[in-house]
Amino acid sequence: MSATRRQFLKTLGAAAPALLLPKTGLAGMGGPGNSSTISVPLFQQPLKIPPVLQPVSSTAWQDVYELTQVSTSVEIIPGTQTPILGYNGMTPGPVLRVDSDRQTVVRHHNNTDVQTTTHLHGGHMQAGDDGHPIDYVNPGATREYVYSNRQLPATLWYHDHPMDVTGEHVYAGLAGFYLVSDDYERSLGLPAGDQEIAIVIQDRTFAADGSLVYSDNILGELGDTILVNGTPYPYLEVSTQKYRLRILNGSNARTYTLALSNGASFVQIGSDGGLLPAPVTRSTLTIAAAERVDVVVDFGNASVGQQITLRNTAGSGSTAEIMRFDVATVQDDPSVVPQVLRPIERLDPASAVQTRRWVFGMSGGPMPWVINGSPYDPYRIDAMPRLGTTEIWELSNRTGMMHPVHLHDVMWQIIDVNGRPPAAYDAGWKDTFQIPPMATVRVIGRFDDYAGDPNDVTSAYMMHCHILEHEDHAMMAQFVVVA
Ligand SMILES: [Cu+2]
Repeated sequence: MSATRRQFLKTLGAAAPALLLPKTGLAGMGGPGNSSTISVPLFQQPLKIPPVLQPVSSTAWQDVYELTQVSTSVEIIPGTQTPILGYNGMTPGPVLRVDSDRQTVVRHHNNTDVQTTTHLHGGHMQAGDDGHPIDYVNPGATREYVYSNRQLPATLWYHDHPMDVTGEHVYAGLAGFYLVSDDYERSLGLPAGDQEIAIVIQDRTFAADGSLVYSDNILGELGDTILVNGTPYPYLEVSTQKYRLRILNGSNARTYTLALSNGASFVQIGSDGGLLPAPVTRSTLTIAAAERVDVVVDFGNASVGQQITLRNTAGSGSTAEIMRFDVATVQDDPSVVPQVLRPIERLDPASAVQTRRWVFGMSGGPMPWVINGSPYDPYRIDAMPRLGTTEIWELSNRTGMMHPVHLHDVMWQIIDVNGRPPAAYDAGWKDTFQIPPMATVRVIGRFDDYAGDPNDVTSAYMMHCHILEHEDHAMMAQFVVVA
């Protein structure tokens, strides 16, 4: 353990009581998931649509937003109050809707009692604005993050990313959507307005008083109550139209397999990094922590009064249900799903200047999850790819559980999984990859636009497992793009 990490843990120990998250059981011993001591009825509360944040100022090329990170309480389980950490006091936080190539400045005020650092997941931004785990915003401080949005439209999300406690802070509520669009995407005629809904699925465990139970389970924190946009098992009244659902798995660890109770299919139009070249019809969607699937669900053949549930076939009991769609009105549907969405430039493996191998494994030490045999060290640079070059990264899992591996900075394409090309729905731009047990996934990416300084670790980009307790227990590495 480095001196820095010890110092950090000491600092955290002083600040931790402010979080109001009870620790239960033997922290980190990886037993079965916690059990809520409060039961939550299904489909009793409407789905909340988080508000769209308005800029505090704008110019011809830039919008400035402000968010305040606060410690507060909200009603999640009816009749109880849940202490949370929330952007503007809510979880999920407000939605930022931005356009490609138009700069965003997000001014974060940290009004909590803990150090934070905000990462825009899927964002391609200058080195130094990526929310490095020790580039802290201290309690009471303000920090501006600048995002060029020099990237394709996609469903991104912002969340807290501090050293060792990302899992606890995201669990406590620090996450929100950041949706990038452009005129081309808007011209496609996809479902829009009230028919375009971003939903984040998260699992949580609640104590009898409504407070969150978090145990920092090193195998990955699993809750037994499913929240969608911060509400347990909500319902949404829909009309007989197509709906575009931008689905984010914002859970700390849980993987879901989504299916509709009426047997209808999803038409997947996008993945982490934006639109696929063409729609792909799927009966189920397996989505790991931090992945996004952009799908269209057609209620056009449903009848008023019909109730269709979104289920998790990978779950059981209280984790098998997610939300319900109640068909309430008949409406004409002007939307379409074009057979050509957005052509994708295929990166050519022959253009790669380097192949790097990253092995995700376990060690016997206090930080059990490692990459290439080493726990994360914020002062060690693990790779220095050159600006403007293309590389192949081999992501190899040498453990018995799947790791969803997230690469910061740029979007990637999967070359193959154990030597086999990806399915069509996984062949678009991606930033988070399911690496099955003992498998190797090869991905290819190009380090465009932004270089950092190898002598300044806060200009490094992260790569890590997005099971947040694996990340916090050191399954993370970092790279600086060098000019
Ligand atoms: Cu992992």
